[in-house]
Amino acid sequence: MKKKFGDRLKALFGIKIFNEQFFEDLEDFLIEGDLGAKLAMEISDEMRKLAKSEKPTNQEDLQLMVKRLLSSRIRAYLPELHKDELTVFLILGVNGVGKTTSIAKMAQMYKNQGYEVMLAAADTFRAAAIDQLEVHAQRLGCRLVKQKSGSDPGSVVYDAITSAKARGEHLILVDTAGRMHNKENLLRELSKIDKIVQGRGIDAAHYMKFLVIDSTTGQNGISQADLFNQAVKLDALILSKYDSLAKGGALVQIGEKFAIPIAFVGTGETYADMHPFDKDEFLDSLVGL
Ligand SMILES: Nc1nc2c(ncn2[C@@H]2O[C@H](COP(=O)(O)OP(=O)(O)O)[C@@H](O)[C@H]2O)c(=O)[nH]1
Ligand SMILES: [Mg+2]
Repeated sequence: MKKKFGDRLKALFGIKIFNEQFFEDLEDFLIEGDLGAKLAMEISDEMRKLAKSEKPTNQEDLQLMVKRLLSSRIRAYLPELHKDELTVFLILGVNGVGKTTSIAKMAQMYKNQGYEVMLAAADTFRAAAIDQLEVHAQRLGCRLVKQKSGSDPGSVVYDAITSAKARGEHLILVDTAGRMHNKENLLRELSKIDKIVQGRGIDAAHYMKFLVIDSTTGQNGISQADLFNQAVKLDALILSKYDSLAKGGALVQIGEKFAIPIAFVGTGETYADMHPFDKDEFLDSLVGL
């Protein structure tokens, strides 16, 4: 099995001869770790300077330096709910990244905090998607608003908001389609949903758009963020599947490139496997500390 990025970084830092080869290796390495060519070059350049000024003497010094450089490039974000007003979370992402699973986990998390949570089945493109959400709703004891498969996702969201307002519920988690006949259709549907939420009087402070990124997909995450950010202005990322051979580097790149903070991390398939993003812990594990 391929060794974890952090472990390999640590091994590289065992060399301790800060010649040109070292910094070139570091740059290659960061690219392999999904930080992208631009960021990898910036970090290795900054490391060159730091190595001169701070004179690191051991592996850990170097790891901490990389951590510091990455730290200024990503941000954690913890959404706040209110009991006196309805909040809507739109959950976006390509097929299979873990949207529906993340919704179920978030529902559980907020229910545990005493909020009334409702699920909205706006992935009407696949019948199975509605059924899957319904199974979660039943297990979690959450209300579900759905229509038949193939119906207008915007209409599902409209109904969901009307119904949640009438009942005084606190949070709607909206499941969305990750794929349609073509990209333009998908973008159009998503921006329609976006307009409906705003049109129903949900203001920016009570409306968040999350993109789910599968942490094993690496570079693809960048183009996904680009695509969805075009349709709706993304507020935060959810990193799924961080339990498997995760490649967290892409997340740093997305966070920096699009200035999107990270809200939650999914680490498994059970409802309890979701946590607010802990930047320190994430960076420690990324650089092998
Ligand atoms: N190991 C692991 N599997 C996950 C996680 N999140 C989702 N999955 C799995 O990924 C697959 C796709 O998830 P799903 O929520 O249906 O994706 P969607 O198409 O975006 O709604 C399912 O088999 C999930 O069990 C996670 O954090 N860890
Ligand atoms: Mg789904």
